[in-house]
Formats: sequence, structure tokens, C-alpha cells
Amino acid sequence: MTGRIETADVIVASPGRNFVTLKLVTSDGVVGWGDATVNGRELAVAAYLSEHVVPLLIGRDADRIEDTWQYLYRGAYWRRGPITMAAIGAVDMALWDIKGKVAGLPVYQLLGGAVRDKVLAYTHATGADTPALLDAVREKLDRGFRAVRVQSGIPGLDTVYGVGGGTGYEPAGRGARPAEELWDTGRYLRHIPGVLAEVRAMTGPEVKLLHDVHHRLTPTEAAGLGKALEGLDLFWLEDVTPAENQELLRQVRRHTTVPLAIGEVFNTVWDCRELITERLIDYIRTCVVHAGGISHVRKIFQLAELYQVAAAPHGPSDVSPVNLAASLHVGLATYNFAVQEYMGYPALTEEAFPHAYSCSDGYLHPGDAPGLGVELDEEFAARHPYQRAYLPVARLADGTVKDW
Ligand code: GCO
Ligand code: MG
Repeated sequence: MTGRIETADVIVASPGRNFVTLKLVTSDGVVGWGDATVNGRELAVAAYLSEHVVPLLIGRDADRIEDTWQYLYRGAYWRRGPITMAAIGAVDMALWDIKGKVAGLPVYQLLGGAVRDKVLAYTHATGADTPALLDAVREKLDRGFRAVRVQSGIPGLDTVYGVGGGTGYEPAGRGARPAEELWDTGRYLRHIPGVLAEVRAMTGPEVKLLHDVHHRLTPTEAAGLGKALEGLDLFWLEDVTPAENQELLRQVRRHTTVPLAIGEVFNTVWDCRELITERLIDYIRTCVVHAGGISHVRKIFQLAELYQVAAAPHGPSDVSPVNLAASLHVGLATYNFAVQEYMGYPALTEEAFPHAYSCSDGYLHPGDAPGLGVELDEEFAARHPYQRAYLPVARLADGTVKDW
């Protein structure tokens, strides 16, 4: 018996970057942590939690994780969407953390125990030009990573989303308004196959190479890119088209066998049901925080297991180490879990969130501390207040806003 939720606090802070963290404390003094960060929209989820969810949590039985999930999801009437689902996700993570601590067990044990010894990580390598990218890839391989996402600058474009410096990569710029970047699909499509071919030539066949298109192509363009990359044995090509028109993925599938990964912007199983059941993707990327927490991503991943779609959750440095820990517990205990995105965090973030998870030789492990094995140093966080920050907006040369 775990006790009742006595206090629930929402902490918005910027130790290295902005994070929204939920802290639940039970009547027995057990603390549970949840991540509720939605990059560039942090205060919306903080308000959803403090104004509408926290009052419902006080006095609830902390043992009833699934009932609380259903109560917050079905009870609200207004369902789905990133803000609602991140808020529910944070509560869910915190309740699993509490249950683990009360049981004296790491959360992966509560999820059925380990089905593997460690979780494969993929990290990021970026370069403004090909020599810089090759250096970055080499550096990641030297550090033991076996799977690398490669993103490159494009000649004629000053900045390209996702191309930053090492673990310093931070897509959201601080300031009153989003930065605006020029995008040109033709330049990208002409340049990127050659870059990926050079990377493959350098790494040889064993390294898993991934590339993220960030939703920028039409289905026709995506199919063409997939065909152009087929000989390179990519591990995956990610988010080739905007996520809304899922039936259009059939066109991409008809023309290329390059493995496809989609899902970081999905929030529920209903957002990706057809992609999974029609097997229009190979990897489902739903993130623990943005898809309603551990309880709900498990349902998504179990549906995916039936269709030989593998789980490969989103895990950039703009979701907190609390989310990463939760994802790793799921990863260790989920049969069809393929790989976890892992970029590392800025030093301030590492200091703010002491954690039991570890990364070595290209693999991650959640650790064996009871619960999730991660917490927020609140005093440290208080010294780093929230600062408004936005993801950039892309425009074409004529000023038209481009798809993400
Ligand atoms: C990834 C992502 C990120 C997102 C970012 C948005 O695969 O890691 O696409 O680069 O764009 O997390 O907040
Ligand atoms: Mg992505």
C-alpha cells in the first residue's frame, strides 16, 4: 500500500535548457518524479498541470496508476494532443517512480523484468560540411557508439535545423520570437545522398546510420530520396513527410524499401494505429512524456510488436533525464524495443538531475535504484529560472512558411 498523494508541484526551470518537472509526494513521504517538457510550449503544459490536474491528484490513491491515467484521459472530455498527453505522461511516470520506490525495485522489474542486458543507443553527429560531419561521426565511434544519426549542412543554406555542435546541439533559441531559417528542398535532395554515401564509405558496413528529414518532403520526394539511399543500408530514414496524412505513406512504401521511422510528434496509440497495422513504418518513435507516460507507450509498443514494428523512442536533450530514465526502463523490459535516442545533456542539466542510468560503449542501462532512479535537485534548478525559447520556423526563398 503506497499511500495518498499529498502534494504535487510543477517545477519550471532552465538548467542548461527549459524543463517542466512534476514532483509528487505521498502521505508516507515517498517522492515521484515526472517529465512534462514540451519544447517551446513549456508554460502551456505547466499551466495544464497546475491549474487542472494537480487539484485532482491531491488525496488520490498513489497505487492506482492505470485508474489515474484513465481518469485524466477519459475524464477530461478533451482528449489527446501534446499538452494534455505530456501532463498525463508526467503523472504516470511519477506514479511508476513511487510504486518502484515503495516496492524497493527498479521500474523495469515492475514491467516484467529485463528482456535484454542493455539498451542500444543511437547518438547524433552533425557537421556544417562533409569533412566536419566525418570528424563528428569518427568522434562518436571512438566513444563507442555503434549507431549514429547523421545530419549535414546544405550548400546555399546558412543554417540547417538539427545541425549544431556536438552535445551542445540545442534546437530552441532563447528570445522573444523564433529564429527563421531558409529551406530549399531541391538543394537538400541533391546534396544529402552524396553526404550519406561518404559517411557509409568511411564507417564500413557495421555501423548503424540514421538520418532525420524532419517532416520536410512530399510523398513523391520522400519516395525518390528513399530510392536514392537504398544501396547505403541505412538503419532508418526518419519523418520523411508531415505526420498528418498517414495514408500518403503508402506511396512512399510502394517505391522504396528504406526502413522508415515516424512518431515523435504522436501522442496516443490512435495517432499511429494505421501506420502500425498497415506496417507503413518499421520503427515507432513515440516518446514516453509526449505519449501519455509509461502506461500508454507500453500499449503502443505492444500493438507494434504484433506487426513486427520496433520501438525506438524519441529522446533528444529537449526532454529531461526523467523521461530518458523512464524510456530506458521501458526499453529494458520491452521485447520489440530496438534503440534509444541518446544525445547526452549539457553539464548544467546533468548536475540538475542526478541519475542512476548510465551509458557505456554505445549501450544504456537504467540502473537498479528503486523507482526510475532519477531526481531533480530543486535548489539547483531554482538558480536557473525559465527563459522563453522557441524552435525555429523554416521559410522558402519566397517567404512561404515550410512544413516541419
Ligand atoms: C529528434 C528530433 C528532434 C526534435 C526536437 C523538437 O529526432 O531528435 O527530431 O531534433 O526536432 O526534439 O523539440
Ligand atoms: Mg526526429
